[in-house]
Amino acid sequence: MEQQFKNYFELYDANNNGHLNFDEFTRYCIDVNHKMGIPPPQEEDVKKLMEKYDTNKDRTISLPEFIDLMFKCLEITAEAEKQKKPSEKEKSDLEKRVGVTTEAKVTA
Ligand SMILES: [Ca+2]
Ligand SMILES: [Ca+2]
Repeated sequence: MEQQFKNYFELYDANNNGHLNFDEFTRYCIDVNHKMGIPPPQEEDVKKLMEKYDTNKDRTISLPEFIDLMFKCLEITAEAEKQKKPSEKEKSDLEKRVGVTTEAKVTA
């Protein structure tokens, strides 16, 4: 998994200096948004995201910071998936309950 992130990081580290500067990080954000089918991020959004994950405040995203960001992204995606499932389960539970009610009526 981390090797995969490293390859990803190197892909966006255009000048291969081991850090993503603002331009390189912007490219990454644009590509991610494009993949998820959402509009490209505003410069302001990229800035905020970069500030959040640039934990040592050197104004670049290093590999550990990037990995941290990737894991956070995965968590958010997993969380969104989890939120989807219960709603589907609730729906089937409701259908079951409706079924029970109908049966009860028929019996009575
Ligand atoms: Ca770079
Ligand atoms: Ca940093």
